Amino acid sequence: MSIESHLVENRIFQPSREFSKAARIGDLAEYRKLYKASIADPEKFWAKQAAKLRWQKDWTKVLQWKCPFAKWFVGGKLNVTENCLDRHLEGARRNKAAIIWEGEPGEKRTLTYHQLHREVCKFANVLKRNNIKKGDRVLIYMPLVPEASIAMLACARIGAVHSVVFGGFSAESIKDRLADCGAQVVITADGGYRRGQMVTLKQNVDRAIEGNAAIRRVIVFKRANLDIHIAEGRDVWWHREMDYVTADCPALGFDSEHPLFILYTSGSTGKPKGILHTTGGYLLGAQFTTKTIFDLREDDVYWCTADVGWITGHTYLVYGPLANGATCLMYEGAPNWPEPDRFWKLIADYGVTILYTAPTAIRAFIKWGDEWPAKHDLSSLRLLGTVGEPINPEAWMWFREKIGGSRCPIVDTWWQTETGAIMITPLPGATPTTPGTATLPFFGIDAAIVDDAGKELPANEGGKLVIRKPWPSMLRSIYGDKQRYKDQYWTEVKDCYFTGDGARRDEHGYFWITGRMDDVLNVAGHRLGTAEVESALVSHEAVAEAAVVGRPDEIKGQGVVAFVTLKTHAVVHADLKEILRKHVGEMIGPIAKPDDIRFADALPKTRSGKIMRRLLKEIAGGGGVTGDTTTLEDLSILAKLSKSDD
Ligand code: 7RM
Repeated sequence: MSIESHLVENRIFQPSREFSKAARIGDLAEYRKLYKASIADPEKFWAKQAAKLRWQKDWTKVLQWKCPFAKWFVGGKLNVTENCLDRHLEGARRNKAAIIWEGEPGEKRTLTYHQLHREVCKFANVLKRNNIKKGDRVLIYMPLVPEASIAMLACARIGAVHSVVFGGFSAESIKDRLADCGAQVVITADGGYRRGQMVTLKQNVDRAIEGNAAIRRVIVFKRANLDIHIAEGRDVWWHREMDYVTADCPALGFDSEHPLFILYTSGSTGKPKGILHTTGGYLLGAQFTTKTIFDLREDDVYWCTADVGWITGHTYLVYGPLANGATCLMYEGAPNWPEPDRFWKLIADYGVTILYTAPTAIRAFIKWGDEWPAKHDLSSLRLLGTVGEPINPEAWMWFREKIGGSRCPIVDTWWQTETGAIMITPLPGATPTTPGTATLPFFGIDAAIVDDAGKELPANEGGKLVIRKPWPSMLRSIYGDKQRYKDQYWTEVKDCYFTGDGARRDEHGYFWITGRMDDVLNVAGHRLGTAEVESALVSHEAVAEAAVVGRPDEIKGQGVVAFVTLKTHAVVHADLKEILRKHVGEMIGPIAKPDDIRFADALPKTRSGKIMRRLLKEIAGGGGVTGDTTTLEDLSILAKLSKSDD
């Protein structure tokens, strides 16, 4: 039961006059007028925005919509990297910093647009040299270094389809994703730095592709000077390859609907979904939202703290800011390394003006103490943003006061891997904000709250959050599984995209997101399917059955609790809990490790054999069981489960 969702939050913060005066959208009336027009004729609206991108061939039709399959800017041809790079070389941005990078140990690098263009063209030629062609899938498993962006952009330059796997995921996760997307080439690094430790990326790749003859090439970027195994004939060093190529790589135009990338995300089954995004519509969404929502200006120093392994990194660290010619800060490591003021030190050092981060990070900073931000001059900041989960009002207020000096607007941005770009958000110069609400839909986004029958609900009634019209940066499919795409997103509510989230709209039309309605957890802003963790647990020899649920967690938003029954003849080690946690870490990645594991003789099931997750959630949350238990098969199970032995 969430108490917070019943609290009435009525603090309202108006955009400052100063901010509004300089902003692209300077008041709410203007937003409403533009929004209305964008919804009345979305194609006209999007066509006008898309015309500002650089196209090699004009489209003949803005949208071809055969629900649920969309094609945007049909017949148009463009190159994403021409828009993100080449375009900026013609004028004053040529020698402007595109990426300012700092490694966790403290190294500093800056790449201007000219230099980034050069690196991308060279690496694109490396890809060609290694026989990678348009449409081929390439798996990228990298630390947060400029070469991660360079690898993505190089793929885009030649029409190869990247699939970035977060560096915190395990060998097993790489294996599954490789099998699903059919990549034959992997780009990785020897290692990366995280909280003073080394992440053994290449070693994980080696384990993932052991005995997999389909993988014909692994390109390794030297980051950490780790002693790694180089398989002769398969593995090559990034820096060596770069010696063989020139920086001459023309940006060919690709069809607007040519696949740009696949990014895996958790759903309600054990198998992550390969979310497919394409070229023109995605680029438009990334470019236009970044410019409008962050109110980007030429002299901004923009910092999105996400890793490229997540959609936020794709859209708001790579494609969005670069398409706008922005200067982006990129930081490799942990926020509390070597001390809990690393973020604030970075902001002061580089004069960061826009900071986009996650509520879970903010809650951790609150815990570490106000003295850490207080040590640094944060006056360069002019705008703050959050993403990934609902932000609790306390965290919002702390962010506003302690980081934004009560001066910076906050944009609480709601969106998903599937939506490609921000969907519900304040506009910083126009929208009055209230802690805890993502406020209003972005231009062209027809968001609504509906009941099970698909009927729009009146104000303040909770229901399903849906999008009623297609939008350019929407996912096009689940890679290789159109049926699952249809079933997952377009069957729940007729002719609507179902987000999987629950929400309500208040009397001002503001959206309050309450969280997932499916079996997806949000742990530290990262999506995690309960079924994924369950299948990881069951893959251990001692485990018979597992049920995984979330429980509220002060820092992470949600924590993972696993209820496990063991096989009768299982050898029970004293530290079995730790062994199972480690096993889940190996199967998925450290973020999926259960915070608590409870062993039981049986799990509560309905008479038809379904695990009663609602009961488990109540038990995991520490409260008593309050709901209906009439379909429960064996009531005594409940009493046993409620007792935690630690
Ligand atoms: C960008 C991203 C998507 C899920 C989504 C929500 C939750 C994201 C907010 C939020 C409340 C927000 N993509 N979510 N942003 N909930 N307020 N501002 O996070 O695919 O990894 O996750 O995250 O449940 O469905 S994601």
